Amino acid sequence: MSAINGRSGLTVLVLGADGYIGWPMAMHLSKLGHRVVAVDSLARRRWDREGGTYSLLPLRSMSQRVRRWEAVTGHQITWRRADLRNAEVMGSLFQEFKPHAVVHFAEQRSAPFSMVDRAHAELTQVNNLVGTLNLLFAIRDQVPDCHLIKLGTMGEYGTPNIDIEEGYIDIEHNGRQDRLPFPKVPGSFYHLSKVHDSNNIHFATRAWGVRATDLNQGVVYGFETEETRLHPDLSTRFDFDSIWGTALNRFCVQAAVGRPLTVYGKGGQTRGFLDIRDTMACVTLALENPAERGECRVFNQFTEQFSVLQLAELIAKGRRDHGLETTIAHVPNPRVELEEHYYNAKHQHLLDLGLKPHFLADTLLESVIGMVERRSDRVDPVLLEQPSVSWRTGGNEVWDRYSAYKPPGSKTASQPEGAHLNPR
Ligand code: NAD
Ligand code: USQ
Repeated sequence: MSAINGRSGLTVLVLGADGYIGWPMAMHLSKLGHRVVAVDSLARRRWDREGGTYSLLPLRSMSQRVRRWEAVTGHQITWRRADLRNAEVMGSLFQEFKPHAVVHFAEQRSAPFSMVDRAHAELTQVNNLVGTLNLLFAIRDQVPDCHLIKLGTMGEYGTPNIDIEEGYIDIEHNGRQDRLPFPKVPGSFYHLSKVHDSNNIHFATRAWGVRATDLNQGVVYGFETEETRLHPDLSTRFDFDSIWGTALNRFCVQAAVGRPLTVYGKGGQTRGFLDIRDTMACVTLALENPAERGECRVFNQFTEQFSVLQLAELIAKGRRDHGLETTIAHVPNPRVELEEHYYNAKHQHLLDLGLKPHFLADTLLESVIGMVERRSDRVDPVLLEQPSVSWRTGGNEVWDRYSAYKPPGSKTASQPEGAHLNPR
C-alpha cells in the first residue's frame, strides 16, 4: 500500500482555497487531520473589484481566516499566495511540500464572465488551461505519485439527447466496440476550458501514469458547512449577481428581498445540483479512495437534478406555505442553451463510495433566505436581477455600468488581500 492510501495525515494542497468551495474544503480536510496547504492567487477578489460584484457574506482575508481557524480549533492551515500560471512557483510548492494529493479548484469559474468579450474568453482559457498544465508537469517532475483531484463540471457534457454516463461510454461502431470518453458539447468558453483540461489530464494519465480524479460537479448551493458555522470570520463567499451567482443561490436571494425569481427563458434547462456540504463529502471520498497510477477516473458529482423552473416553483411554494407571495419572471434568456431537453445523468460512483446526500429541503432554503434577509441592505437589485452578459453580443450596458467600478473609499486594483468586498 502506498502512502497515499492512508486515510488521514495526508499532505494536501488545496488550490483555489480563497474561493466559495475551496475555503470550506481547506477547513474540512484540516479538521479531518490532514496537513493542508491553502493556495490562491486572490484573482477572484480582483475580478470582483474590477467588475463591481461582491459577496453577500463579508469575507475575511486568508491570513485572518487561518489565524481564526487555529484559534477556534487548534488546527493549522498553511497559507500561500501563488498563481498556478507561474510554473516555477508551482514546481517549488511541490518541491517544498511533496503533497500526497492536490485538490484543484483554482480556475475562473463563471460562464457569463467568459462570454463578456474576447479578452475574457482568453483570460478564462489561459488561466484555466495553463494552470492545470503547470500542475500536471509539477506532478510529473516533482511528486509522480501525487493524486490529482480536479474540479470539472457537469456542463462539460452539455445536454445530449441520450443518458449521460460518468466520463466514458461503450460504443459499437461498424461492428467494433470501444470504451471512449463521453462526447462533450459544452455551452460557454468557461465550460469549454473544463473540457480542454479534462483532455489534458486524461493524456497525462496515459503518458506519465499520473493518478487523477476528474469530478464533474453540478451547480452548488448553500453557504454553511460544519466548519463555517464555527465563527463568523470563517464564512465563505456567497455570490448573488448575474455573473457569479448560481441559479438556486440567486433565487433564494431574490425571494428574500421580495423580487421576482429570474428564470431564463422557458426554464426547462435541467442541471445537476448539490449542497455545498456534499461537495465536502465527495472530495473527501475521492481523497481517501485514490485513483490508481495511470487511471483517469471521472465521477459525476451531483445529488439531484431539477429544471430551473422547478427550482423557482419549489421556492415559491415554500414561501406560499408561510403566507408569503413570490413571483416568477420568465426573462429573455441571455444564454444560448436548450430550454426544453432530455436530461438523465448517471451519478453512481460517489454513492458507491459511501456518499450520503443532503437532498434539497425547505430547511436549507429557509436558512439561506434567513441569512439573506439579515443582509438585504447589501443586495443591489440591478446586480441581482439584470443579466449583464449576452452569449450572442457579450457584455451589455449593465456590464459597462459596473465594470471597473470602484466603491467609494476603495483602493485600486492593488488593494491588499485583506480588503472586504464592498457593498455600495
Ligand atoms: P470561486 O471563484 O469562488 O473560487 C475559485 C478560486 O480560485 C478563487 O479564490 C480564485 O482566486 C482562485 N484562482 C483562480 N485562478 C487562479 C490561479 N490561476 N491561481 C491561483 N488561484 C486561482 O469558485 P468556486 O465556486 O469555489 O468553484 C471552485 C471550482 O469548482 C472551480 O473550478 C469551478 O469551476 C468548480 N465548480 C464550481 C461549481 C459551483 O457551483 N460553484 C460547480 C461546479 C464546478
Ligand atoms: N439561470 C436562470 N436564472 C438565473 C441564473 C441562471 O434561469 O438567474 C439558468 C441558466 O440559464 C442555466 C442554469 O440556470 O441554464 C444554470 O446556471 P448557473 O448560473 O446556476 O450555472 P452555470 O453557469 O452552469 O455555472 C455554475 C458554476 C460553474 C459550474 C456549473 C456547473 O458557476 O462554475 O461549472 O454551475 S454545471 O451547470 O453543471 O455546468
